[in-house]
Amino acid sequence: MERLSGGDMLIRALQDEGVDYIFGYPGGAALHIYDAIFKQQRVQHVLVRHEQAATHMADGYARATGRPGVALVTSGPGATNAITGLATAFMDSIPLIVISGQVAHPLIGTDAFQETDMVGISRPIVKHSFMVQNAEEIPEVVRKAFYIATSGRPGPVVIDVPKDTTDPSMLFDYVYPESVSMRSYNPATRGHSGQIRKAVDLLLAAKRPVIYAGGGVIQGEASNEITELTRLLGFPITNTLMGLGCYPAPDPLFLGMLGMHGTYEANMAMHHSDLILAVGARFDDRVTNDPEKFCPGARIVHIDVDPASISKIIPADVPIVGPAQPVLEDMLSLVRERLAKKPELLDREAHGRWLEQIDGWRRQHGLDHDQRHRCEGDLIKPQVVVQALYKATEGRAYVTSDVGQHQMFAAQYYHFNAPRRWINSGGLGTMGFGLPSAMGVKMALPDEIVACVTGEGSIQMNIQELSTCSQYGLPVKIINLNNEALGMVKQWQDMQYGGRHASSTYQDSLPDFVRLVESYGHVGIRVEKLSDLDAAMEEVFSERLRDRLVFLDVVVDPGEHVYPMAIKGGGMCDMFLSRTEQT
Ligand SMILES: Cc1ncc(C[n+]2csc(CCOP(=O)(O)OP(=O)(O)O)c2C)c(N)n1
Ligand SMILES: [Mg+2]
Repeated sequence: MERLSGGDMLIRALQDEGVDYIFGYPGGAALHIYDAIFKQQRVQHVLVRHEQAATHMADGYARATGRPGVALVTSGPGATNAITGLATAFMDSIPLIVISGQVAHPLIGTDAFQETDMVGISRPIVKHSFMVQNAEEIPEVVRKAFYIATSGRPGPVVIDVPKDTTDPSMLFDYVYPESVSMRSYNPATRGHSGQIRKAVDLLLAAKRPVIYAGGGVIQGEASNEITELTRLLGFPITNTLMGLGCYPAPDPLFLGMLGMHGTYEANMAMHHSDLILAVGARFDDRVTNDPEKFCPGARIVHIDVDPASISKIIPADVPIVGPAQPVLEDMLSLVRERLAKKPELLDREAHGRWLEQIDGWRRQHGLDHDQRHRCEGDLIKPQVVVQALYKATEGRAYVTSDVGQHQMFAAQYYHFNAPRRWINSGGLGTMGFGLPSAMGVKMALPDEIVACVTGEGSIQMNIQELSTCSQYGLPVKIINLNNEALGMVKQWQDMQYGGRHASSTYQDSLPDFVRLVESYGHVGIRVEKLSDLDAAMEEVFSERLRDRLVFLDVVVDPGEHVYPMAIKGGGMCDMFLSRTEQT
């Protein structure tokens, strides 16, 4: 039996969980743990410049790989700096482990130096939290934390580690538990077969069906199953902001994103449907608009691993609690079986008319895929930048984003055709997420192209991480849609506050981004004219700059708005389509 200190056991347990990277920042209460990291090679520590960035890096790592990300912070301000990252992961159901140092047990509750109640502060934004009581329980706590973070509906877990439990002079027997059992936590592993049968009956009887698939399909590794089911039934499918990539975007059955900035055809199809199959999606207010006016003629089948998400906003006719992948698999075999016996069960004629109607909507007001012609003179429309990015990367990049207009343009115009490629903070809407999450993706997948679509507002919320990129040689590509404003805020002010731009502009005080990134040792390129855009974009992704971080600062039309946009208080069919048109 090996004898290890609490600090060594913590790191050994991470090794036993297969962890390769910890993203973190040291401080007094975490120093025994840092010493344990120093003494081994298997787990590599990545030193960030701000703890918030450590949590987003770990989060980006998790979103790209499906494996839990791990962050390590010290007590007090280290722990509080991790809060935004925890909330971001919580809202999007991302498996994340945050290990926080804590003052030693005898000091807890005394307002000791750098003491903060991490378990208390983080309680509403974690799936679970542990405070380590004694060193012996560390292996079991780690095992449970990873199990909770990754099973059922995934989410963040905090392990708060008082300094005395990691004391290097106290040794204990180390055994990593092979299994965990928690009496009060038993997430569903399959859907109820009776409910699945009822759902299939509704699917086969539908005349105007829509599949509405969200982030749960991606987190639940069910993209293949949803694609197969969609094609087998020939139903149209729309994705939430979090679900983009779970169904290949270039496919004709794909309607694009739905919701507040969703496509006209996706929102109209939802509103006029007679059956919605919702999978791993939670009827967020950014999707439904007014729940009272939501899809009046639709019956709803709702698959979700989290029973609390079902009928929370919109009542489901057929609720199915279970992970998306096995539930869809069961549905697929049942549909195949029923159709093999009786192919005429599906009303192909009605579906043909339905798809035609949707095509009509698409032709009428679908996203204009030739945004270049909207540019006046040499002024660049932001959508064109995303289209140029799509072209230069041949649609193969991992794209992270921040929050604002640029995020919506990326979601609308980069056509994701595989899961885990689109990485953004959907639920919390965290500005400052883009760069660090891109770094986490690049760390996990060094051979992939990783691009961060950001705005000059958001990038400044974690711009210090350009230094971390130098230290670890992380050649992410940053595409800054520079409209010299908090564009999304300004758009709302244009539309709802008579154009009064209260604290949403700052053009005279912006940094020279090219010189700023150069001072960190990176490459900066600025583009102001449409005629220079394509060459610059090619340059960013050129072989010559393959191993360099490149920051492309693109000056875009500051007056551009994101459309469509839901009309507040309406149904899904109520949208502004441009500055002058609405449905
Ligand atoms: C941390 C944080 N603070 C405030 C907001 C509110 N907010 C949403 S979008 C936005 C503007 C973002 O500006 P920028 O990054 O330049 O993007 P743009 O909309 O101009 O493309 C703001 C302030 C937020 N989402 N996150
Ligand atoms: Mg901006």
